[in-house]
Amino acid sequence: MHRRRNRKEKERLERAVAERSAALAAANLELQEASLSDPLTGVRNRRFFLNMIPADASQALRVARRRETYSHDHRDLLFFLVDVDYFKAVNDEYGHDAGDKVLVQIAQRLGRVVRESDFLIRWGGEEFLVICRSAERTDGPILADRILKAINGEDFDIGQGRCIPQSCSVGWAPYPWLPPMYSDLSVDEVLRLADRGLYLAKEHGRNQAVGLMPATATPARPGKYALMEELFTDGMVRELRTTGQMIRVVGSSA
Ligand code: GH3
Ligand code: MG
Ligand code: MG
Repeated sequence: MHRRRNRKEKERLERAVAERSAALAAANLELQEASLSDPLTGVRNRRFFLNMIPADASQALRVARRRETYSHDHRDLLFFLVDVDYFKAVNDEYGHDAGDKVLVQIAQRLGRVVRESDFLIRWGGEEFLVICRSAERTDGPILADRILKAINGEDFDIGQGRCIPQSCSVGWAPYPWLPPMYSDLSVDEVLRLADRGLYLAKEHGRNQAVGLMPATATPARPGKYALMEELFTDGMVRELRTTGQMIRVVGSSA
């Protein structure tokens, strides 16, 4: 009789401990999720990017090392930097809360553009980074176009029955940028290229995308490119502009 009671008590305790452990594991997971997400929009943050990018980049490089030139095997990473146009004016005219509402909706719309396996990161205040994984670089302009349309295709609800139009500009670049035998361009350098593309998109009038791609896949220069500046000096950069419906190749840019 005594022994049975002891056994029951032991089982009860074990159950309680198991439940506590599961609750703790769930809480830990939630905490970890929160530390990798942006509180306003719920999308991933920079910390998430820093955690995941080394593995993804080396995987993309490993695949690229097996080929001398590009093949259409959908194994590139495509980085799209998305910056809201004239966003300061939204805050100034309608208030910070309205601005926040626009940012949340932008994140939702970008979330619908990307695939489940892609990453959407709030990169800074009103800037997002979309990483298309296992992608094909020649799809860059189409994907950029989808991003532009997702933002400018429909007005944003800023509350109290008010809706406003909003556009964004996009700069993008693929990784690896050149076949690895010609380049040591890091993810950081490719992000600098995407950022330069974004700058050019703003300069060309906003509400458009600029992708920076290699002018040739087999450069004549001996040695490896490591810095964005070397690419521009050698005329290695080709600008791909996407403006709504149109895709135009503009040639080499400085
Ligand atoms: P541009 O077309 O050149 O990008 O113009 P812009 O006005 O978007 O650029 P700027 O960098 O001058 O302004 C960005 C603004 O974004 C300023 C800042 O107050 C606002 N912002 C950044 N983070 C947040 C946020 O979390 N909420 C709100 N409401 N505004 C934010
Ligand atoms: Mg900005
Ligand atoms: Mg902006």
